[in-house]
Amino acid sequence: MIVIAVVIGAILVASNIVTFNFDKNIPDGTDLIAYAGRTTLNLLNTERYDGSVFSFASASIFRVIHGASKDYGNILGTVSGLETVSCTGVMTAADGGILYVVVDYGTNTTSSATAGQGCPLIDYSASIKGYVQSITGWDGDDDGFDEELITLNLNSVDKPTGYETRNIDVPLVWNTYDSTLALTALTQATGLSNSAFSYGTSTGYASSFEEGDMAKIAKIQVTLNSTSYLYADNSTLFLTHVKIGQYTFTGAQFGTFDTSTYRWEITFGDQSNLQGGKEIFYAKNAGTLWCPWELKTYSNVGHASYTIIVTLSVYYYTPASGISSAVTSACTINTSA
Ligand SMILES: [Ca+2]
Repeated sequence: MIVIAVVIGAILVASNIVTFNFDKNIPDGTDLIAYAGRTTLNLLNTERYDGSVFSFASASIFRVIHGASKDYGNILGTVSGLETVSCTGVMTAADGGILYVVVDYGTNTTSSATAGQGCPLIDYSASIKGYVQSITGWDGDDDGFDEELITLNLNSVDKPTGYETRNIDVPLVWNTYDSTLALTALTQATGLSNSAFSYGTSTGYASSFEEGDMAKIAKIQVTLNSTSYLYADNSTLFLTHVKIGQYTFTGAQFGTFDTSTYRWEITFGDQSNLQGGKEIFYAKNAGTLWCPWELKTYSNVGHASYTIIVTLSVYYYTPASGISSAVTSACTINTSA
């Protein structure tokens, strides 16, 4: 019976006796709930480390843009304030209940009197909640380095009526950015065999950093001295891994040894976007050994006495302008040990 009904239905449709009219203009609810009206947006800024109020040196780091057009110049209103950063403007239905907050680190280089500390970095995981829908990179001012783009969805807020102004509070969490990352001298890799493949491990620690601060690693290089690179090239010396804090990056992740620069290299992000960086954070009471480093190799260079110098270089993102110069520390693989 069902089969017969389906067959008859197909015949009716095919012969245009019965037609289906799918109205693409049926409201899907979006138009009905879109938030609009006169709005004061308050960004409540706190510090990740201790939950204290974060005060910016200048509100110019922030730019609030209408959802109707993600254009750097399409601002909601003048941004002011240092601890609670605010602006007021009128959102229209065209905004669809969306505001973009652009964080342009390049407009503000410091928020603290402490040497080495620069503009704070937003904490993605702690800040994406409530009205914050997402935080992504966006080069709003076309200078080749991404700003942070915070997308706010305000459609759960009651629309203001008449001359009413709706106050909307958005908590954001920040990390204190530290530009003083350094490495202690790596230990020499000793105890290696000079006639068989064996592992060599060198260790060190991140130093100079202040408790509660963070940085984002952009790339790591492991470079051999020029008289030793052939051992990597002829497969008698391999990079096993580099460890930094909670991360382990394997030799395979570093990829092929580059015989022109004598190095292995691993990059995080596209070198123009802070979000790709590997975060290291000096947590409260973590102690001075909070971030250990380890460089491990596997080698058999076939010499009774030979010293290979390995230099570990670390680059991190500087929020305002791109990539730092290298922080380096060298160690040796000594086959006579
Ligand atoms: Ca930019």
